[in-house]
Amino acid sequence: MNYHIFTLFPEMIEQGLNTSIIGRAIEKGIIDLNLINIREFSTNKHKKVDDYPYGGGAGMVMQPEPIYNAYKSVMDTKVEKKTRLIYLTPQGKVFNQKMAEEFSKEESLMFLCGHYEGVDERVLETIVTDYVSIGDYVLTGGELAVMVLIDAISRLIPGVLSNNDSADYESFQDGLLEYPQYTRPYDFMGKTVPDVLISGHHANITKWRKEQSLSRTLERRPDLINKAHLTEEEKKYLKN
Ligand code: 6GU
Repeated sequence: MNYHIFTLFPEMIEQGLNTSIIGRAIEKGIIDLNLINIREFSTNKHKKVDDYPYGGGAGMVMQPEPIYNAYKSVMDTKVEKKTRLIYLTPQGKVFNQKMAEEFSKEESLMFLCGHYEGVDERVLETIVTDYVSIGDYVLTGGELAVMVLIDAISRLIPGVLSNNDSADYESFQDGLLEYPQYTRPYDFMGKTVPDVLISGHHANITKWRKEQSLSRTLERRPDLINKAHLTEEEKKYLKN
């Protein structure tokens, strides 16, 4: 997967993504990060990238030309015509696991991070294919949001997680929250590990975990229950 990210703060994303699991995937060559500093595409002698809003009002607006020039340079040299360009904005569709799965199937993706009060609408109309938000709150820029998307998308790409199974079983893949996990010590501050987990009875362990997932989802995220793909047995469990 090739990620191309247009931003005024490439070092923020570089730092954030070159660690841990995503950092290792970059080292292994499974994913590639191409950070494009929009400022380098300003044709202004002071490398200006923003200006006052027409019509007045607070804040600055990112100008269209540096963004378009940056986009054009990547389009001309690095990507296929059909590559999607995702603009991170609180006005976008709220990101979820299904969107992560869909994006993870692409060969390459481009992301545009806005800053200040926004981006000139005309360049957005010209280059953006997808408007994506990470939730109903306002961030100062798209950089944290793009890191969230790249993390969620990348862990679905084969070879990124060391244990290839682990992506499938975790929260949201089946629409439910994950069951609780325990490791040593057996006794922590007087709290011991549930008996079933040390029983060695695998069928019982699987059943217990499923029940924990269901009751936990019901308690913490009741909104997810209706959307989850439940088996008849799971529906029966919920009735009790
Ligand atoms: Cl994607 N960008 C910004 N600036 N704020 C946000 C967001 C994105 N998603 C939620 N809030």
